[in-house]
Amino acid sequence: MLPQYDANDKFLGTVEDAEALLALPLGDLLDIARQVYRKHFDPNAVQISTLLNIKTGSCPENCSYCPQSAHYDTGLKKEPLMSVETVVAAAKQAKETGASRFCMGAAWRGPKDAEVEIVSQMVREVKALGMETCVTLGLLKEHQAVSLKEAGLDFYNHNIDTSENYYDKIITTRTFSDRIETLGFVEKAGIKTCCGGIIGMGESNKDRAEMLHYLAVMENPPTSVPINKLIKIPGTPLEGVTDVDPLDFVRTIAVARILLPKSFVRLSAGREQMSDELQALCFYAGANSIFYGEKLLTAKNPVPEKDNALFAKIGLKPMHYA
Ligand code: SAM
Ligand code: DTB
Ligand code: SF4
Repeated sequence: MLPQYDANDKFLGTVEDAEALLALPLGDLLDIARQVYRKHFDPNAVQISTLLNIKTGSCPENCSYCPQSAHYDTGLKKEPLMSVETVVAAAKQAKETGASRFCMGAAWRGPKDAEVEIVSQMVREVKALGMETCVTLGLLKEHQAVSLKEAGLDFYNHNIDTSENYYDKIITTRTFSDRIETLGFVEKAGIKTCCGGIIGMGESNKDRAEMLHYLAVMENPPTSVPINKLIKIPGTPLEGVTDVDPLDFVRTIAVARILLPKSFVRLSAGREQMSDELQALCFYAGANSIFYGEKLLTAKNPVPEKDNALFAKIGLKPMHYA
């Protein structure tokens, strides 16, 4: 039987229902995910975003997974905020390669007002190229979200990363509710939200179910839901964590698709470490968005030629932003 939804296609099940979905035989789970997916999307189309890290390292937060935290020695070269010209040149190149959305990330706990002004200028100029814009700058104040909206920003990425219960095992310099407050400001300003998490940080299936359920029952579920597979970065506290089983990762993608039927589910970090077969299964399970280009923020991502070959092999076509 298909899961129950309200008139707006919002998931009506409980956390326990989500956990039960994760525990289904894989084929049964994929059958359900596939039905839900086909109802809302062309299952052969994939949305393509390109990332650029506009400020690198020295972040005061202690996120246990992150190469950019100042708390850990990961050997990363720190870089100040890029100039507007450099960012716009990179966006032009991403557009030529085939990306329809340009996502700019900064290693901040949150920006200062003067920094929001500079990022706003980047947003205006990237939008003028005819691309969708996304930024991820950490915690925002309400008026900063309004300024970004005025600059024309389409999306704000701000992940909850894991369940509320597991959050303080991963980050202690901010709380889960700090993240939720920023998402509220972004939403109120009229910017679409991009919010997901990381799988493979030692969390349980219950944590995965709780994280996805939290997103699914939000007043306005996120438009995009990035599901990152932890990239284990030497020097971070999570460098030695046990890998998530690849098929459990596929299960999480399928449950994200079922719980968030109208959202773009993005197969995000970790694709460089995945086989074509595993990625194909993730797309089959309902992932319909990726980060494209040889670099994520600081870590490697498949080169475009490799992704193009994969798309051709499995018959996926890029979605274009009109
Ligand atoms: N500082 C901002 C923030 O925390 O929102 C923006 C940049 S932060 C690097 C964006 C997201 O990247 C994090 O929320 C996390 O989900 C993801 N991320 C960071 N390091 C990762 C890793 N090693 N593996 C997988 N995802 C990672
Ligand atoms: C998201 O959920 N994943 C992206 C994006 N949002 C900003 C970032 C992945 C970062 C992977 C590690 C790195 O490149 O430093
Ligand atoms: Fe990394 Fe963002 Fe955490 Fe800073 S706030 S350590 S950039 S994930």
